[in-house]
Amino acid sequence: MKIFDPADLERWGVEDFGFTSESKPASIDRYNEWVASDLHLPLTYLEGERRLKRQSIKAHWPEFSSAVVFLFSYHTTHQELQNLYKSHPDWNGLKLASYTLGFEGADYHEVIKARLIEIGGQLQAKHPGLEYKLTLDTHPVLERDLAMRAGLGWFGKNSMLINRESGSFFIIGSLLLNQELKSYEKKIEIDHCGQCTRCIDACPTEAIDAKTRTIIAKDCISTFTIEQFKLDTLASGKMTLKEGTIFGCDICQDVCPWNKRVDRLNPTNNKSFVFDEQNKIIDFFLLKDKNSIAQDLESMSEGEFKRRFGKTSFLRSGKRGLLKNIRFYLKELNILS
Ligand code: B12
Ligand code: SF4
Ligand code: SF4
Repeated sequence: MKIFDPADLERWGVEDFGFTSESKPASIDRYNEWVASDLHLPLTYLEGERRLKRQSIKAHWPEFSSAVVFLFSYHTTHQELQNLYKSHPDWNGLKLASYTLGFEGADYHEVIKARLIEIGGQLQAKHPGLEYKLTLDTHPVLERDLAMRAGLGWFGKNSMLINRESGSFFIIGSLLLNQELKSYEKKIEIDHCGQCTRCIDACPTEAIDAKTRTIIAKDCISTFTIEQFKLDTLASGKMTLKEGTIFGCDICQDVCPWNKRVDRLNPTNNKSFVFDEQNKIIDFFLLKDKNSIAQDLESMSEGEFKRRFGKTSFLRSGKRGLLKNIRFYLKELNILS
């Protein structure tokens, strides 16, 4: 008997899934060294108590017995966004991390959480006594390593978890279970990066530490544009948003041959988005005059910002974080002094 109905997997947007009963991350020493070398700064939530919980899933949840790990792809949205950049006559040159438009333009944390709860419910109906905890981004679990242990991919030099069939444009979400639940085990994937260094060469801020294959967090555009919003923090000397990356960054994935392979195998010419949240984001950030974006954000009340973008990933950085990013970009282009 199949553990999940293929129609459900399709409805949930699950590209692949796998099981592991290994509680300890295989790459835990690398993580500890990364933090000890301060390469994680300014992401202090990766140190202290939460670093200790990441040492083993049992430290986070003692009842842990196994995990089922899912890859929720947004590759098609990524392709559609690339098509918009290439051929929309009104595109203003700004770029957004493509996950912000995936999941119908809604915050993936909410969308995937609901899917994981539904999956958990299905499993509980079949397995009496089963308890689960979901883990999705913010929980103290090394998720790429968990997916690697479940046989779902390898760590690219850009530090992304890459799957042979799906590339790397997916979100990892998992259910930690108090029972050993295995339908079949996938083999651990080997490294398929070979001699390639495209991601390292393409990163505009030299944020990939080639020696350790980890990210120098303070230099990563993603950190600066998504995570540093609470304080008006000083940008690292290498920071640049000249490529238009005002929220997140996909550059080290765009150039990866494993993502280009997925593009080749599943081409799409579509550049239109059909969901309301997607169109609100695109109209405001990608098709409007750049200066007017800053002005409109400045004059927008917090209530209005929430009304417009409250369901999207932009709520996280808020109006203040977005304004900080756009001003930084406009200053670099000498549009704003
Ligand atoms: C902190 C964090 C960030 C930070 C730091 C990035 C980083 N590389 O760690 C910042 C803000 C920069 C960031 C950016 C992004 N993030 Co982020 N982030 C996280 C978070 C919360 C923790 C990651 C972590 O623990 N890092 C610690 C470092 C040391 O781990 P690591 O870089 O993964 O390196 C490990 C492996 O690469 C391994 N390793 C490296 N080389 C080798 C070689 C061998 C032989 C072995 C065995 C192991 C090994 O060892 C390391 C330790 O585990 C996770 C969610 C989670 N709870 O896990 C999401 C997560 C990693 N992020 C994700 C995403 C989507 C992104 C962005 C693409 C968003 C965007 N478009 O802007 C970018 C990508 C930037 C990049 N190239 O990594 C996804 C990744 C999905 C995937 N396919 O891998 C995750 C898993 C969230 C999710 N639930 O899907 N992120
Ligand atoms: S996400 Fe962008 S800034 Fe960060 S490592 Fe990749 S290319 Fe560099
Ligand atoms: S661009 Fe090349 S080196 Fe970087 S992750 Fe992809 S295959 Fe590996």
